[in-house]
Amino acid sequence: PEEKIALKSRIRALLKEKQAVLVAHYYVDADLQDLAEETGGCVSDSLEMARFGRDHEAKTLIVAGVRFMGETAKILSPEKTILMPDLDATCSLDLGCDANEFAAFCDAHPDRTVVVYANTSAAVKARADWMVTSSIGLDIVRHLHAQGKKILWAPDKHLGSYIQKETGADMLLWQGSCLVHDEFKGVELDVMKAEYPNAKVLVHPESPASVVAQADVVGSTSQLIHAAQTMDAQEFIVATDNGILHKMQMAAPGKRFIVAPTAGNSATCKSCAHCPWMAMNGLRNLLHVLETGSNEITVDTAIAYKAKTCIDRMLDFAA
Ligand code: CIZ
Ligand code: SF4
Repeated sequence: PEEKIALKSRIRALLKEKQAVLVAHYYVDADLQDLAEETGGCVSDSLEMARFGRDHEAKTLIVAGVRFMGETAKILSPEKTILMPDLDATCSLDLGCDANEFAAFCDAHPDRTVVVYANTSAAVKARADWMVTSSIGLDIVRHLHAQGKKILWAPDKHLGSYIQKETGADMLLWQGSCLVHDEFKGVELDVMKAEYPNAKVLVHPESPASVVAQADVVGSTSQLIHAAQTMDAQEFIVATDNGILHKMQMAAPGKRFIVAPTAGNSATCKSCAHCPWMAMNGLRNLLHVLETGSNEITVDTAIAYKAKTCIDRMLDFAA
């Protein structure tokens, strides 16, 4: 704990000195979330992280999250320096959607409007018509469906089929998945619900359909935190990365949060309810990038220019 206190105070001082601001995702370590909040930064989902970074006056953004979040920050703020604690922090959705294969898939279906989830590389976004996040994906697909558009969706198959079911849109799905959410299990959740009959079930739509089907609320991270705070219940079963429990406990003190069951237990399964890439962000590597200015995110200018169009389209829709 003493080492932690020393690391944190050094980080606070350097953030000020370098005119830098810390932007952290709900899934990273609680220490980083607390630091971001205390120092005037932001703790949020990928949509809010991007917007906050774009609008903040800081010269340098430190993005504690995974690579696509740093890239999106750079695309929206090319004049800012974007640093990340670990440049190898990626995402199974991004890894599972190679830009060249994706371009070939799009070329094979030229009649479809291309909608991609935020969890993709800049190069994949550059090929898309729209980018969406889990909080706004439903609304945007509903809007496109109402215009009679047929959709090519990538990369998360669970989120895609959830949106397809809710909107009735014609959607051709890329078959990617998140290694964390894909582990949540419907049968075991059914058993857990019997154990906690008064609990409400909060589910992120990257989870399998058998889990989504049992949800009281299906939503993005910020929507799930809002539900935890406002719903008239004392117990919640939560099917998303357990990093979110920190914020839920703060938002709803006194309520009880239980992580939904996964395929293995935490001893046998490395990615059970916690993203191994989000976990690469820590106080030590955060301090290191502040001290050295290393781990800068760059995005090819032509790709960034194209990718910005599909991100701006979403931001304009949301505004
Ligand atoms: O699962 C993720 O990586 C999420 C929920 C990202 C986001 O949109 O905040
Ligand atoms: Fe990607 Fe899943 Fe990790 Fe989110 S939790 S960054 S979707 S692997």
